[in-house]
Amino acid sequence: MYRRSFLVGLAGLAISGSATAQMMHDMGSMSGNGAHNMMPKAGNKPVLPEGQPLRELPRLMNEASEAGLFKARLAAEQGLARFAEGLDTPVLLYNGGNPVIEAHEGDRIEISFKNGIPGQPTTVHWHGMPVPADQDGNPMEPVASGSEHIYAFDLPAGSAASYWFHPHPHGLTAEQVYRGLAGIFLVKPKDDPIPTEYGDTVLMFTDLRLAEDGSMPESNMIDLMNGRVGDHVLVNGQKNPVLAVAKGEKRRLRLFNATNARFLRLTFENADMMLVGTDGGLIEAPVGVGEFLLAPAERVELIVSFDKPGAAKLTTLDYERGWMGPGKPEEAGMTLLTANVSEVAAPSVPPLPAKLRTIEPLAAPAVTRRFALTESMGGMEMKFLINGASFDMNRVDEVSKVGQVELWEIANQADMDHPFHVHGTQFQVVERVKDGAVAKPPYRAWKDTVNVAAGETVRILLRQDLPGQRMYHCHILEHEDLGMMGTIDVEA
Ligand SMILES: [Cu+2]
Repeated sequence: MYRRSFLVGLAGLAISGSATAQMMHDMGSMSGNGAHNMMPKAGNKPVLPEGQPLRELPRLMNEASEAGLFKARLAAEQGLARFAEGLDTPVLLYNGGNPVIEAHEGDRIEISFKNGIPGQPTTVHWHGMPVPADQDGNPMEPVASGSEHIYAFDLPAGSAASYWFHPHPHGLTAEQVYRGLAGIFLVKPKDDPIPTEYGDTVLMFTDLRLAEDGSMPESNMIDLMNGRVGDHVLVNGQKNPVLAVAKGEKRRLRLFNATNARFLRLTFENADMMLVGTDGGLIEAPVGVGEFLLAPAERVELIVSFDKPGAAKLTTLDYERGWMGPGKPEEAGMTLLTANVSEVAAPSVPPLPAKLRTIEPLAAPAVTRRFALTESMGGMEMKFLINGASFDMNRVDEVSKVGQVELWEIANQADMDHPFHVHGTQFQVVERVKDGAVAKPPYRAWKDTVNVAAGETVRILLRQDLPGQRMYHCHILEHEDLGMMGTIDVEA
C-alpha cells in the first residue's frame, strides 16, 4: 500500500466490508458537501470547564446477598450529558454513566443486560477478561435493540487486574463507544500487595468532540481512516479535573485508555511514577518510569509520589502514530489531570513492596502464527486487513487448541500504528523488531493489547485456556469496524 494512493483515493472513497450500515449512515449526512465535511469544522467550539474536583465514576451495585456472587443489571441506553456549560449532549450510557464493577478473584458474575439503544444491536465485551467465549460479547452474538441477555462467568484465581467493558457489535463498535458506552471492571485479589493507604483511583480517559450545539458530530472520512480523535481528552468525563493530595502522599492510579483512537504518551510533571501494573494486573516488581505510551484500550497501574508542593500535572507528549490526511490533532501539551499538592505533609505510609507477584514465563511455543496488518486502496475502497482479509463473521481464520502455547508475530506493514488486541486471554510480549533492531521488554507483564508501530513486528506468546471463537483485532475501533479483525477457533 502506498500512502500517496491512499490519500488520493480519499476524494471519492467507498467503503467495503460489513461496516456498511454505519458508513452509509455517516456518508448520508455528508451528501451534497462531502468535500467540506472531510475537514474538521472550525467555529465556536464549546468550552469545557476545567479544574473541578476529580469525580469518582459510579459503582455498579451488587444486588446479591450471598458471598462470592456479583449480580447486577446493566442497561445501555440513551441519555444526556453536560460537558460544556449550558449545552446538553445526547450520549449513550450504561445505567446513566460509565459504571465501575468491582469484584474479587473467585467471584461468580451474573450481569442481566438490556439493550435500550433504539435501532441498533450491541454486545458487552469484557475486555481482557478470561471469560468463556460465548459470554464475551462477540460480534457473532448481538443483543438486539430492546432485548435482554444474561452474561455469566467466574473470575479465576490470578485474574486480578484493571479491565474494562464496551460494546462489540460489528460495524457499530466505534460509534457506540465514542457516544459514551464504556465501563470499568476491577478484579481485586484476595491479598493485595499494594498498601491500602495509597487508595485506588480510577482514571478513565475518553475523547470528546462537540459541535457548536453540544451534540457529537458524526464521523467523517478522516475519522474512519485514522480512528476518531476528539477535541478534548476527558478523565472520568471531566476536562483537567483536580486531585487534592498532601505532600509526601502516594497514590495508586489506574489509567484506562477508553478512547476510540487516541494515543496517549503521558508524563507526570513534578511527581515520580512507579509502574506497578499493566493490562493483565500487577507486574513482578515496581519500575520507575518518566513517561509511557498508553495506546487505545491499554491500561497501566501507577504509584505516584507527590513529594513537591504545588501543581503536579499529568500531561501528554507528542507521539507520531502515522496520521493520514489533514486534521492531525494536537497531541502534546495537554494537561489531563492536575494534582494540587499541599504544603502540609501527609502521615507516613508503608513503603511500596519490592516484590509484587510472580509471572511465570509462558513455555516454548508449539505453533507460530503470523499476522500481517495492511491498509489498502483497491480502486476506491479503503480497507484495513489482517493477512489480506477483511473481517467476515462467517469465516474462521485460525484454528487453535486449548492450552497450547503459541508465538504470534504481528507484522505491521501499514503506515499507521495499530494497537493489536486478543480476546479471552493475556499474553506476554517477547520482542519488538523494527528496521532490523530487536528490543526485548524491560520487564515481564501480562497484556491484552499491544501497540504495533508502523513498520514494526511484535512477537507475543499466548495460550487460550477456554474453548470457542475468539476475536483478534486492531483496537482503533474504526479500523476494527472496517475489517481489521479476525476469528480464531480454539478447540477443546
Ligand atoms: Cu488500526
